[in-house]
Amino acid sequence: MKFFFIYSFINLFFYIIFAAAIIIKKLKKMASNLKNLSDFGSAEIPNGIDMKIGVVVAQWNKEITDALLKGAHDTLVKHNVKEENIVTVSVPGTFELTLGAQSLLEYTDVDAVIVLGCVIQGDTRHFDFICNGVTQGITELNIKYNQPVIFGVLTTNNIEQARERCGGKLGNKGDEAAATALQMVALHNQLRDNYLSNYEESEI
Ligand code: DLZ
Repeated sequence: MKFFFIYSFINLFFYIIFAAAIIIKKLKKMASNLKNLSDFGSAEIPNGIDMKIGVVVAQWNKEITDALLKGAHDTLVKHNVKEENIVTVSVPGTFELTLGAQSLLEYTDVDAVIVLGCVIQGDTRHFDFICNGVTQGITELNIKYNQPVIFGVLTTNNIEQARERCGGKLGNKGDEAAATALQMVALHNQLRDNYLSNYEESEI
């Protein structure tokens, strides 16, 4: 009888160790699925030396959007965009990012615009309306102006999630937006130049 209890106890012990190992493995996998926004992996970030980039930043949740702006600015400068070629304007809230971006596209000669904002889920449906409005608005600007408009808006459940993504443990969405802007301008210019040189050849 005593032997049976000891045997069962040892079995139970190994079951618990086995289950804990599986749970830890799953948790680790879940954690690694959360992408670090400042880690561009193997993506090559183009040289921004000849690029002019507009940045529109929302004042709502300023603590967060200031940090997004710093991330975007530092990444642009790191990749050789000149300070004088970064045109920054601010708007009251995320909802106004669309018009801010449109004004930069219409009245300046920027190659791309980055919009930065932070919408935090509240008790009402305002969150959904702002997120839908700005997503739709920015998508339409990309197509209307045939120029990159990059979506650097955090849409989080709470302020902690936002802090994690504006320079915290999950990187900075501003970095990601800036790197994306450089990539899209380079791609856009390359395709345009190829198209123009093919067009000129066919004209000869
Ligand atoms: C009104 C509002 C609310 C409730 N929440 C946010 C937010 O979390 N993040 C943000 O950027 N802006 C918010 N706003 C303001 C709207 O974006 C917009 O400025 C106002 O509705 C005026 O159009």
